[in-house]
Amino acid sequence: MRCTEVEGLFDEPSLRRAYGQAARERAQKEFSVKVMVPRTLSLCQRVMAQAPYRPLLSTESSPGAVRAGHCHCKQLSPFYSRLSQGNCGTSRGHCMKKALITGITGQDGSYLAEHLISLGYEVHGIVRRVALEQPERRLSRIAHVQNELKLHSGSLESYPSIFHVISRHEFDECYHLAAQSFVAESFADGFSTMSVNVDGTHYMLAALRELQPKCRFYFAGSSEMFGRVRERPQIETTPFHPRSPYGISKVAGFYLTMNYREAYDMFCVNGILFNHEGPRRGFEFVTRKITSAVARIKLGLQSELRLGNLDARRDWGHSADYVLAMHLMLQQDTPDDYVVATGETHTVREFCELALSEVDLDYRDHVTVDPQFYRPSEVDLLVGDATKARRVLGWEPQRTFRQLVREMVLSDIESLSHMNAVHFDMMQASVR
Ligand code: NAP
Ligand code: G4F
Repeated sequence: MRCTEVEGLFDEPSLRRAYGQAARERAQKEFSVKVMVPRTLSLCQRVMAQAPYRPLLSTESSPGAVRAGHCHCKQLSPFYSRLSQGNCGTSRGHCMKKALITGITGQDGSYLAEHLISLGYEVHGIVRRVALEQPERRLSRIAHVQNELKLHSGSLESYPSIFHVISRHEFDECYHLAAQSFVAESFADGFSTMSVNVDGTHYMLAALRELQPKCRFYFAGSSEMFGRVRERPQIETTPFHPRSPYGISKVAGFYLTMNYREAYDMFCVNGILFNHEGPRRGFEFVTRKITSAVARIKLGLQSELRLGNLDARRDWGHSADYVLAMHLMLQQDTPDDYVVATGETHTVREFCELALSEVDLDYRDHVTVDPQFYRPSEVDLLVGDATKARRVLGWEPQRTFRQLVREMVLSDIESLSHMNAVHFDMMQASVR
């Protein structure tokens, strides 16, 4: 039995990488990570606890040192025999966990896929057939990891297509992220939003119940469910008052998920995630609309940015931080629902001000209010309190609002400088 030993002073990313690398090398039945500094012990334990292998931690080797032994299928490591559970924690009795992600081509799906791969998961995704036919355009967010993914054609509008995928592979975890996620579009076409978001969620739950009731299920709930907020900040028990067909569809998905948990004893959780962004955000959402326009303004390709309600307040975090919370929710002993938020709220105006100041410009010289971007009913203020996620999951956001805005602006300037401007225009065109 081979054993990899990694020694050194680890920060969280290096520890994650070391763990993921060892986990990917299937031939290894066991590896250990030695942490030289006592301070990092709890960090190490936290990372291990998130990993797809059920870890065995022992502090007996030296103060501040951790040895982590892992079983692989039925082969016992020297450490494994000390495990009281007697199995490695997957539903199938072997170590490599399998996850299914719907919406893997979207912003969150792409970050989550990367994260699960880094933890050693076998990652599967459901994508629409048209995406497989146009990979350059529709798989761009996952192009860099595509070789490590198993993609299956399917649509949330078709129960048979979902049933087909779930009947052919056994999954430990399912992250249901696919949705018509643009609130403004849900006013334009509420029927298809409801159909994809409500029926699609129901199809996923029904197929899992039928075929794999032990598979853990994550539903992408949203702060839009709070809508006209009844309290500030919003927590897990804040009443819902959705203000759009999208918000209503997410409330329905939330209760479907809760009902499958209660009625069929399935491990189903709702993440109530507040707005989260990043360089992979769709161009139709206000943050990316702003940062992509800032890039064009900076490069002299545009001078005006037309927006709707500048006074709306949002609690904006980073998608790469938020997908970690999704994963943590499925590693708990019992299923539950969690708010994921930064606890800070900013107006759209503040976002504009900061984004344009990154390129030494004044937003008042470039931003124009255009009533066509107002919504029939607005969510005026969102700010979440993620105390429960911090306490139970040990999750907290790593990036600040300022870092988020800067990263998005710099990324758009970088892309536009290198990319064919016509291509960038095409991608951005729908929102100008
Ligand atoms: P996104 O970038 O818009 O991604 C949506 C994904 O859903 C895409 O992969 C899309 O596939 C897929 N999809 C849409 N309709 C589908 C259908 N009929 N069949 C199969 N796949 C379909 O959204 P996101 O920002 O990553 O958000 C992920 C989830 O979290 C969504 O459910 C969203 O509502 C929810 N959420 C997001 C936020 C946020 O701030 N980002 C906050 C709370 C909740 P295509 O690429 O083929 O279109
Ligand atoms: O960026 P947005 O379109 O995001 P919104 O509506 O908050 O929804 C996002 O976050 C939800 C979580 O709360 C997710 F569930 C959902 O899937 C999505 O990811 O708009 C943010 C705010 C709104 O108040 C909107 O009225 O920006 C305001 N806004 C002002 N001008 C604009 C514009 N929004 C867009 N998209 N485009 C504008 O020109």
